[in-house]
Amino acid sequence: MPYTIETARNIFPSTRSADDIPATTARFSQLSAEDQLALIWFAYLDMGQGITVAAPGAANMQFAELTLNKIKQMTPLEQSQTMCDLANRADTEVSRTYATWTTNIKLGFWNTLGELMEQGLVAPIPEGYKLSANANAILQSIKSLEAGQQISVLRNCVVDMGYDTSKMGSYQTVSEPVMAPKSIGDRTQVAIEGVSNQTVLNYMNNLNANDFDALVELFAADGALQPPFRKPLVGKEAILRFFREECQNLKLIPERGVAESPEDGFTPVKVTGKCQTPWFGAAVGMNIAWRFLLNPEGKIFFVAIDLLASPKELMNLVR
Ligand code: ECH
Ligand code: GLY
Ligand code: GLY
Ligand code: GLY
Repeated sequence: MPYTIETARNIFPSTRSADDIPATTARFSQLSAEDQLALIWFAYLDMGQGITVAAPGAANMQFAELTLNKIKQMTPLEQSQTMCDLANRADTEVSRTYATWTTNIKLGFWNTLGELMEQGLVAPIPEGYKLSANANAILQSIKSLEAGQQISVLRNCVVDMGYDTSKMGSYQTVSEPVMAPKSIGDRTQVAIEGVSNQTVLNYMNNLNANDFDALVELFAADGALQPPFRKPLVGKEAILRFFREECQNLKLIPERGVAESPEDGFTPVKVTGKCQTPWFGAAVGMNIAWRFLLNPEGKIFFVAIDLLASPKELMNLVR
């Protein structure tokens, strides 16, 4: 076989992804818990000037409700401590519960806490809190990023909080229910300048329709999907689980692409365009590249999703 997953990761090596994001996330993780919480508070306030969040519906918030109620009943001091424990990844009951939640539930939990803090129902960041020089420098770097990169940093910070699941033994992930796929009449069809490959078009259309069962059938049995800044997820089971847990109601807006001639039957295809998250809708368009490697049967052997370094990268379709 001409390719392994490891070598497939290097197709279209001139693609420049937004390396500022993992770098900023790593710097953030070195800060004290107090600084972490205050920094996110300031970053979120700053972002909120231009962008509003689409809060998840009540049905999706039920999973965090018990924990939120528990926090509401705490004294302000206990509330601040609980939030610091989350940032510190301390071994507490709330931190353990938090760790079992999927990304969207974690984001929804903090979104509600932020509202409660604004309403004075949960201890706010102390008025006049002064960030350390380090934290302030990180806040300034975040502010200088484009919106799609800012929300990626915030998301990473939230994902990394809570107790370390690798220390937890067996546990069950708590995720939102999977919605039914869109009905045929409600589906949209993408068009990609320069790409007519049906597998690639079906990938975009099925993801936009939340049709994860059809989507995963486009993958080879040993196929892999690499989300931004992460290791590849290998095999249909892991990929389907990821789609169900993390990919509901995304909107992919591919714009252009290039398909190279096959080598030993394997075809590299690169597509660039935008992606919107249900949290921010059309207010934030992330610049994305999809790097596909199709096997001789036309199935997806590998696809990497990259968050691009700059809008200029949308035009980079060279190898
Ligand atoms: C407050 C202060 C105390 C501490 C905290 C606070 C609250 C913070 C809050 C933050 C909310 C942040 C949010 C961020 C959302 C980010 C979403 C992103 C989504 C990116 C999706 C992409 C999808 C790409 C993909 C494609 C595929 O083809 C395959 C699948 C997949 C203020 C209280 C913490 C409330 C809501 C970045 C890129 C295109 C790979 C998924
Ligand atoms: N994990 C970073 C991003 O969502 O792009
Ligand atoms: N940015 C979506 C993910 O990495 O899961
Ligand atoms: N994890 C899905 C989203 O943030 O859009």
